[in-house]
Amino acid sequence: SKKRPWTWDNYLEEEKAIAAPVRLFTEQQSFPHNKNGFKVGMRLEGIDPLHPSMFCVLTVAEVIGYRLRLHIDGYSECYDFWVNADSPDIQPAGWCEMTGHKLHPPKGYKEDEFDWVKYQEACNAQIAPNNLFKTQNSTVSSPKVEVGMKLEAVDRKNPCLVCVATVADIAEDRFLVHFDNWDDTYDYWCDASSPYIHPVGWCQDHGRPLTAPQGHPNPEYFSWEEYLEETKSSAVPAQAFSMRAPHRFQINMKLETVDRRNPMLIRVATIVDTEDYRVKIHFDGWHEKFDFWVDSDHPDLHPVSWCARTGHPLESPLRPTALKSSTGQ
Ligand code: MLY
Repeated sequence: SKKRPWTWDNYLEEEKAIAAPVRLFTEQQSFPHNKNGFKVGMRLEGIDPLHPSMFCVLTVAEVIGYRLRLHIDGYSECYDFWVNADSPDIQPAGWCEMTGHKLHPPKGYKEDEFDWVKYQEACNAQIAPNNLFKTQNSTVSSPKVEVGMKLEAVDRKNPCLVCVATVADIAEDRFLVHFDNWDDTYDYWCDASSPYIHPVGWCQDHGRPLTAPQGHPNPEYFSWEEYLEETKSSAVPAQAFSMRAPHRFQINMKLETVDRRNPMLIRVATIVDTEDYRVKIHFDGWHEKFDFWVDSDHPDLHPVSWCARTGHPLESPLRPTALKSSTGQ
């Protein structure tokens, strides 16, 4: 007998499983309302994922469905990365200049030497048109947040640490969290609803240790009052924080998820554990050693049939054994 092609409908029925309801996903994870208009070769500006404080000159290297592989101009392909077409991390050429951000030029160019018009001519490159970019809802982050203000923030790479941090940059409704006296590899962009950021004094109020800036002379006796005075800075006002509600994903719900080890692929996945703001993802048919925790609002999580709707291939589950199909059932 012929093997039935893999479909979500058949699979959910066989597995007696349910698809994670679309309403549990954020707008960025859910079905897009527009087509991906980016084309290979188009140039743009965007955040370097390994150095979130840097905006770089990028080229669209590959387009699949609603996703893009981006190349950082002048650098090795090993730094290429994938984003959704509506990613807030990408901007049109000229955005940095317009918004007062430093643009990191392609390798080989000096900072002040780079000019989009000349570059475009020199490379015979096409600039990605403005209308391809998602215009962020003008729900601008509360005007209370300013660059240089201090806060307490979770180090996402060492999540048990809550540390002294600074708002290092602001773009649209997000700000860049930087850890005082550390390099920018720990930085991350978030908005006021992030569960990972807190006002000055939060650790003390919650009986939790606060990690002082690197090299602080007396880390055990860190005092915000002294530190704000020393650094002539102020705290992000407490009213600027508006922590979002926990997600409502549940164990056993199915979804589609980008494979971290090969981010060109999207696989059939199951939520196998939950915390307030994170879910643990299992790739169906794969060893549990590949399971991982991820923020519930991560843009690499999508509802069932996102791939079909956006024109992206979906990797169906690995079949545990050939036994079932060989018995003809
Ligand atoms: N074990 C790590 C910890 C670094 C923590 C940095 N945070 C606070 C930004 C190290 O010493 O490299």
